[in-house]
Amino acid sequence: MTRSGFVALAGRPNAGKSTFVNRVVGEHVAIVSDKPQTTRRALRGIATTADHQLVLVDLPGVQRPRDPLTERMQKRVEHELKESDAALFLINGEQSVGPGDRFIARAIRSAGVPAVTVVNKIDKLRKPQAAEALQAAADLGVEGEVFPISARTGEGVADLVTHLAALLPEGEFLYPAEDRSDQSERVRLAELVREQVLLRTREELPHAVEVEVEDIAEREDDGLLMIQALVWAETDSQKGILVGKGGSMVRAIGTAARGQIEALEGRKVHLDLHVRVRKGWRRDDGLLDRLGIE
Ligand SMILES: Nc1nc2c(ncn2[C@@H]2O[C@H](COP(=O)(O)OP(=O)(O)OP(=O)(O)O)[C@@H](O)[C@H]2O)c(=O)[nH]1
Ligand SMILES: [Mg+2]
Repeated sequence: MTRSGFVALAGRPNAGKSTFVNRVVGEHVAIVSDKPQTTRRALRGIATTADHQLVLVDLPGVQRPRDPLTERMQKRVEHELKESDAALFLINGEQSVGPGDRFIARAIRSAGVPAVTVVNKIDKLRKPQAAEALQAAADLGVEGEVFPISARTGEGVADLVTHLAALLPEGEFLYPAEDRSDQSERVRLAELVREQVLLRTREELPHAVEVEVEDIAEREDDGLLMIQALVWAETDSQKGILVGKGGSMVRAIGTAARGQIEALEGRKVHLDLHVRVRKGWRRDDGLLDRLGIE
């Protein structure tokens, strides 16, 4: 009999949730950056073996909401925790446990699903620090075991996956065995562009940028994949930074994103990026719906 089900990932921004999903799925399905709130849309990363299908629900980092965008993100976290078969609480071992972690611990307890607590980034910790972080994690009082891992190096991940798989209910696979994520192609490509923006920007800009893929089409004569995408900023000065001197910034973003997209698609791609100002997009409910941030 096979096992299959959903494990929701909760943790503060930057804890390494998306890195963990990519590690377990074995593919770059979720974008990663050192900026908080990299993940905006819940996405499912799917890892299938002969005897189980583990569906990891990658979620936005839990943070106090400050606008309709972040309110939606937090509601989604609470909803997904309740709907899942188990919760995985990821803690950044490099930081001390704080009020944010205690808030998440309460949310997991009230969701009433089996839980596992994970201290991530142990590749950065010496033995005594790791022992301290594990104790602090255990003291948060979430039921279930505590695992030390490094999502970056893979240390401890195999044992954790075995443990998570055992928590899943018996049943048929929920997705075709070859699927790696539930994202649409349009969203996945837009996210790869946004990832390159995040890598090159600082301060408020990472939060102000959204990317929308407008069109994906195959050119008839040579099969080249033609992608049209918009990079939104909220102000003219942000737009100026994103365009860069003589267009240098948007060119660098485009070249790097094209490389990522070509690797994913396994073929040549033409990526057309335009930077636009779209004031207040984070407060526009209709737009957030259309962007799949719900
Ligand atoms: N050293 C080290 N760095 C890690 C590890 N896991 C993640 N990181 C880094 O931590 C940063 C945040 O990783 P993400 O996976 O984007 O974190 P997240 O929890 O998904 O963050 P949000 O989407 O913002 O909530 C990135 O710079 C990662 O490379 C790890 O095990 N060790
Ligand atoms: Mg993330």
